Amino acid sequence: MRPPLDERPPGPVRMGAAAPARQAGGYRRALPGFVECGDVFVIEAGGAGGGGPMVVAIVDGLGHGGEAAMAAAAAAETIRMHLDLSVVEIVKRCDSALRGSRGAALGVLKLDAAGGGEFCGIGNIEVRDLVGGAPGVFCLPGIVGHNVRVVRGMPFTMQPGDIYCLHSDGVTSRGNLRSCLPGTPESVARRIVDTCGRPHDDASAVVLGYGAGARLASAAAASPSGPPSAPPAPAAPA
Ligand SMILES: [Mn+2]
Repeated sequence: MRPPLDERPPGPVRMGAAAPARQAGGYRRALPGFVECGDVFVIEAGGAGGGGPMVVAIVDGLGHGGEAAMAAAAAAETIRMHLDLSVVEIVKRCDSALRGSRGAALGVLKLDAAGGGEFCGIGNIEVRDLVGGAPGVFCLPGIVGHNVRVVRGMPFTMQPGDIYCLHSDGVTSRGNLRSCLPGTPESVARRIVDTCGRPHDDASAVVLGYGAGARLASAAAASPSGPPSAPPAPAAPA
């Protein structure tokens, strides 16, 4: 039974204090046999106190190897220089910055503390739901730095408990991403790349949760404090 309002202990009203936590983590790996990775992800928590929009992006430099990595790094640097701009403006700045480079596919997402977001992408970056309704956002055609014609921001809303994944085309769009839960955002992203990564491309994924507590357990909570695993069964006699 909840006590009546007037019997609840008085306390200061802290605006925004109850906003669900936003969590994000990523993982990437180079095309097997290569050291340099043409996929780069960016995760920037909003503002000094973390109350501003969180910026999450995946850049896939065209092809693979050193030149792809250079193009992706230039885009990531451009994103970090312009975190305060809209996702559309960030993509436009990247398009200018990548002239003369290999070019890249790029998806940039902003998520505010209330679960409101906007996405802008060019090329083959996907945004998919692990938990919750489909984000309903997608990339427009083109190559950032070469032939971007239409740049458009697409709004979406995350409900508490929702978990999204952004990934490059180095992760198959047919993969069962939900089977990669639960875990920390980083560990789920790694599982997605390890289990759904395509063998002939760089691969990257970012996992983004909004108030997704238990499904995106912290590293401490995920450490082996639960029941110990059963000892291995004795080997059957040969
Ligand atoms: Mn790729």
